Amino acid sequence: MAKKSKKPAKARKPAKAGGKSRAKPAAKKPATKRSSAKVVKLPARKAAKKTATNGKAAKSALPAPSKKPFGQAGKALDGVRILDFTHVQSGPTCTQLLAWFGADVIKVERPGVGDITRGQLVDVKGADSLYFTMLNHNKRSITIDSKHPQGKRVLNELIKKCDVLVENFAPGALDRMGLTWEHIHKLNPRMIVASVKGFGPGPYEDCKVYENVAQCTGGAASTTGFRDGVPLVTGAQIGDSGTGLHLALGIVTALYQRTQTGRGQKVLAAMQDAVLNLCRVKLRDQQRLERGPLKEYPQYPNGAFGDTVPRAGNASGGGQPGWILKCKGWETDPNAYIYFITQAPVWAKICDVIGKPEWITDPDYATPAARLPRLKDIFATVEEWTMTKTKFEVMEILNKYDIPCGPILSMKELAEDQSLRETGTIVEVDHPTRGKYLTVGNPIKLSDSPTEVTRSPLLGEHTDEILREVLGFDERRISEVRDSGALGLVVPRMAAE
Ligand code: CAO
Repeated sequence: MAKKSKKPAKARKPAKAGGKSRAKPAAKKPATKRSSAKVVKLPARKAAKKTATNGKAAKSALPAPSKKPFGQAGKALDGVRILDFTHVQSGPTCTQLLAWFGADVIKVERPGVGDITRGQLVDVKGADSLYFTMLNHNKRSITIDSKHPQGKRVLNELIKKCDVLVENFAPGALDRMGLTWEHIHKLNPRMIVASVKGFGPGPYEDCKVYENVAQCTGGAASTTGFRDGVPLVTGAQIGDSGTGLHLALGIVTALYQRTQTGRGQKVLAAMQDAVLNLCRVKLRDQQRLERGPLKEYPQYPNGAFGDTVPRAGNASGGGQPGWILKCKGWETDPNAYIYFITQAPVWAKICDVIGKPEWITDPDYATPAARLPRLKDIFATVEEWTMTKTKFEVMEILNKYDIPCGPILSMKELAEDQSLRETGTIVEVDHPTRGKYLTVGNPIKLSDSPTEVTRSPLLGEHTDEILREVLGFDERRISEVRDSGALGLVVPRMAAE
């Protein structure tokens, strides 16, 4: 584990980061290629023979396979150490994922204040907010004033010991701390420096950006909502968490490339780019629009199309027309609805289920093309049927016939869903100052690297531990740094558990 390993990122040693097992074969590859062009296939054959003769694994660059059952041999990112300068949501989402995959994430926070979300939307007086706790699991926290001369020295030492620096400060803030790419790269040429920014290079590159700004500038808001209504933002945090996910992929990709190049690189995920990537199908529709009306949109056939992709209400984004339909109880329950898709291969079954068998052969309904101008009426007819049943009854009936559909689930229903608890997608976590709370666990399941969700750190909880274990400071040195004020005021620390 990274926590125990003293030298995770020593220059030239093949990446602990990429994982020992991956670093070596990757480094071998070019050599094999080169040699096969000339002569040397012999050593490989020899090794194979030895294996066969001795019945033992030949000594090779590959590590022996683990004898432990899946998931007990360590985590995917064991040995990777992250210097985490992230705050609010986008960056913390990224580093939380990396922590769940086994990276040692050291969150650097401003003394006395910490990540601003610790104190935002507070629901339990004196405890870190759910906003903070739900985005910072499995991390360690160190408080350092990055503008204090001693603080800068400590950060320089940490840079030498870490594999990745992740930040989502406003543009220029990291440079103003003196942590320029050149400075970092000189201290640790293997370090990957990963950033979230609102925009990529261009006219808006210096702007500060929050979630909904990204949804608006990335194309989501202009395409969300009803045709005559205002643009809408979505509940899914595609600007923040969506960009954090993109950044995490960039980081592991850079770690993999480092196993071959031996050097770090800069990784940038701009929120506008990430949202636009998630709105890819809308750019598809923009180009289709130039060739005629978008026939699966509710504007067709009677509404007018302009020169830009309109808001499509609840129409399905793909070639499978869908809509949200009322179910039993809709008059009082705001979520008594189901998403219903008229998938072409099951059209006959749909007709049977809703009591319209004549539509199976009626030329006005029999083909997807014939149905497109009649979707509004078709969904109205289906709704007459769905309104006679609860959303779960509709789901049960339609699933028997492989008709794609999905009930509109409230957050309450999701929080209480047993199957999500069993898969670790909804997790209950205990916290020393707030008690038990629910969180969303790791949505990405790796069979060899299961996730255990542990609580978020208290502000500065691991400051001494990190100085001691990661930097090798003795008590005298720790006191010196502390007395300098670089770690903030000495406050009585809370018990960890
Ligand atoms: N010690 C000393 N100073 C510290 C510090 C530490 N440990 N950690 C942070 N600071 C300082 C920074 O150096 C910066 O100071 P300067 O402006 O003097 O250089 C200051 O704290 C604040 O940083 P900021 O400008 O990033 O913070 P903000 O609250 O004003 O802006 C945000 C927040 C999110 C709008 C901005 O960081 C941003 O645009 N980030 C990039 C896009 C992004 O990630 N947005 C998603 C946020 S989640 O919705």
